[in-house]
Amino acid sequence: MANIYVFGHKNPDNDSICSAAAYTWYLNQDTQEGECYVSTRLGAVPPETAWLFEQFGATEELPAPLPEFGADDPAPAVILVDHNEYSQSADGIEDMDIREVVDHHRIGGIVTAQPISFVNLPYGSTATVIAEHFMESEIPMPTWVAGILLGALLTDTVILKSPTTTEVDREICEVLSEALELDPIEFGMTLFKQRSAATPFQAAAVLTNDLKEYKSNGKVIGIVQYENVDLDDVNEHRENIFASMKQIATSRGYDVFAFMATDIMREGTELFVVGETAFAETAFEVDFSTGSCWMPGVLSRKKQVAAAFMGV
Ligand SMILES: [Mn+2]
Repeated sequence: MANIYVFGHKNPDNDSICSAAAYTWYLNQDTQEGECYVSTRLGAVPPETAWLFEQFGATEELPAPLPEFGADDPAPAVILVDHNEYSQSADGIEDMDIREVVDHHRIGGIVTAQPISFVNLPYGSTATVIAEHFMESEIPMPTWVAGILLGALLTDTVILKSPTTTEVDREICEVLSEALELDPIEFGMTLFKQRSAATPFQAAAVLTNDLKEYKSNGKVIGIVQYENVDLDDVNEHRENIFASMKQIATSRGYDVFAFMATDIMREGTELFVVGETAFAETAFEVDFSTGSCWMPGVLSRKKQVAAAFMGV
């Protein structure tokens, strides 16, 4: 029996794994003689994904790592979901037999020998594209498939808050959550919390990951952003955060160091500032005497925080 391997991108996120599993199940409902679709992955299972499959009693459906193929093996047949670029795909993808693509990203230049089905739609998640496949077909969706598709839609669209969210994502979200009798917002937040539960909050790591430097009016300003669905872990580690911020500001020579703790659900940012707080007070016209200030509606580092500093 010939295997056709279905997988998402390297360093898979929740959408990549869930889309591979759900689409594999769909394809196996109507296979050609002698074909078997196998869901696989190109990296570790994220904690929220493991939780999601367990939640719907589908742990056995979790994709397995893509097998290694020897140089003498025939080129494996593959289906790409949630990506369509060589650089994000399996090692040796250039020599594999790509049969199909289901995605929601920019087109990134793959080449095939034969015509293939290539479905790429500008939706918020690949899960949305796959849910639409089901709805257009006569194939009923098992509960676990509905569960993982809803989960993937919610993580990829950051609970429908991401600017990539479309009307179709909202409709599919409604249909799936009604079928599952779940509140999508509550379910999405529980899902996001699995991620933070599995990785303990480490101030030094959070404060240096994706830290950017700006210059304004002779001052060097460091700005770092951390996004979550609630700020419990930030509030718990306040003391630690200030101590780490002071250390980082000194070692990197920042006049001002700003830490944006962004709450996606409340749509705002707790802005922490160390160094020349007077400079930040001029920039934002708020009081930083406690070290931080809640700024409703502030979500963008570049457009809102860096821009305000540049305006001083
Ligand atoms: Mn995706």
